[in-house]
Parts: sequence; C-alpha cells; structure tokens
Amino acid sequence: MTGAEGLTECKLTHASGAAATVHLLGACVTSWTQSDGHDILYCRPDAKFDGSKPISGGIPHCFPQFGPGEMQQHGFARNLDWDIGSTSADVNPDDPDPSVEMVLEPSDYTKDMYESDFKAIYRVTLRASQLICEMAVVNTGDAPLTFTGALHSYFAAKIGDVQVKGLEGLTYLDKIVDGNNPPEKEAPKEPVTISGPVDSVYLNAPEEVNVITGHPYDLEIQNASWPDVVVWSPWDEMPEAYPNFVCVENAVAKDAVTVPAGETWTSQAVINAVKK
Ligand code: TA6
Repeated sequence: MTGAEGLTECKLTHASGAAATVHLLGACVTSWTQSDGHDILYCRPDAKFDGSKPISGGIPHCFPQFGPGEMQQHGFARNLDWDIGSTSADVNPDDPDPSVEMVLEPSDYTKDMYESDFKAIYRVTLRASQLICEMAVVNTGDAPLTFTGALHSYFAAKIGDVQVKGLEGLTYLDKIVDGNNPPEKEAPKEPVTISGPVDSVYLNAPEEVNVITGHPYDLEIQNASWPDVVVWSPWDEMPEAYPNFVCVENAVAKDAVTVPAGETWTSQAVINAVKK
C-alpha cells in the first residue's frame, strides 16, 4: 500500500457495522459512523478534500505548531498528504480491529518552516464503539526537536446541549479575549457549556473528559501525553456550521514538547462513543 498512486483515503470497516474514513491529506479522520449510521465527527459545509486547503472537519492534525507562532496557524501537517505505512484494512478485511498507520517526513516544503528532522507516525484503529488515535514523533535528527500540536477534533453536537465535563476549576487561556496573548483565567466549577464564541485552552487537563453532545451518543475521551484540552466554537462567525459541532481537542498547546535526538514522543487519544 505504501505510496499507492492516486489513493486519497482509506476506509476502515468493523464487523459491528462501525466505519471510519481516513484521508491521506492531513491524515484526517473525516467520518466515524456507528452501526446505526450516526457520524460522531463533523465536517463543515465549507470543507474541501482536494488539497486546496486543510480539511475543515473530522480530526485534523495541528503539528508541529498549535499556534499562534512563526508558522501558519496549526503548522503544516494538515496541508500535506501523509504516506500509508501499513494498513490491516486491506491486508486482512476480517481484522476485528482494523487500523491504518500513516507517516509524515520532512520535505523541502516543511524544511522552509521547520528545520528539525522528524518522522510523525499516526495510527488510527477502529473498534465497535471506540476510535484509537496514536501519534508518535520520532526525532530522527541529531539536535533536540520541539513541537506543539493537537488533534483538532470536530464532534457532531447540538451546540446548545453541549457540556464538556472534567475541566471544572482548571486554569485556561482565553483566546477569545486575545488570540496572541491570551489571559489566564480560572474555569467555573461547572461543566463547560457554550452560549457564544469559545476558544479556550485548558491547562494540565485530566486524562479523561466527557462530552454531552445532544445526539444519541455522548463521548468519553481518554488520553495519554496530551496535557491540554482545547474547546472551540466559532459561534456565529460560521453561521451555517456552529450549531452542529464543538471542537474538543487533545493538545500540547502551552508548553512545547522537547524530544531529544534519537528519541520518540508517543501519545494516545481513545474516543468512546457511549449510546444513551
Ligand atoms: O483549535 C482552535 C483553533 O485554533 C481556533 O483558535 C480557531 O482558529 C480554529 O482552531 C480554526 O480551525 P480551522 O479548522 O478552521 O483551521
């Protein structure tokens, strides 16, 4: 499968009837449907899949910069076709947990923005009601590598019903007030609800947050190695889209990760769809 000409996406199908589509552009999971057809993820009406811009929806990558910073917002990993490292989906259609592994390595395009030598490896595994997203960053160079990043996950939701639980009382950066120099605030002791534009980076978040979506499935999101959680709703800046999604993102946003030469940073985000 590596380097297969013309391949733009990979479909994972599970014996339960669940399915996921992963685009090589940005290694972006663009849909994750349950056996009843309900899609847990959301793609905006303005999403493009032809490479003319990063995919606006699903689970895009922000790497090696969450932003803002010296690079374009969200870095370059969203703009590029990743290579398929391996996929059990094609090799073994009966695999109980189909998965695909994608790889991104430096090019002249990335070197212009980011000098470090790296290999980013992203494995997506589909289970009946679970999506496992494992990201690793290998420092293939001989100097320390630093990055910030996020899984910029767009979840289908009824915005007025959304509650994000697990962030109560945390310190957060309020990027609505100032995207470049956000003030630190203390979150109330209640779940996050959304009644206007929200762009908040919750620092040192717990390993699990829960999202009430207003749809038949709520979400449990467990993570390892992503210290921050971002909650974003553009509200009426995107009038056609905002009522239908919330971004709840596992992130390394405030303090960059440093990977020593030759070493590897590993992470995991496990999203459970919980039927109500
Ligand atoms: O992750 C939140 C955020 O960085 C917001 O600050 C906002 O800029 C948004 O992402 C943009 O997302 P998009 O998918 O349109 O690039």
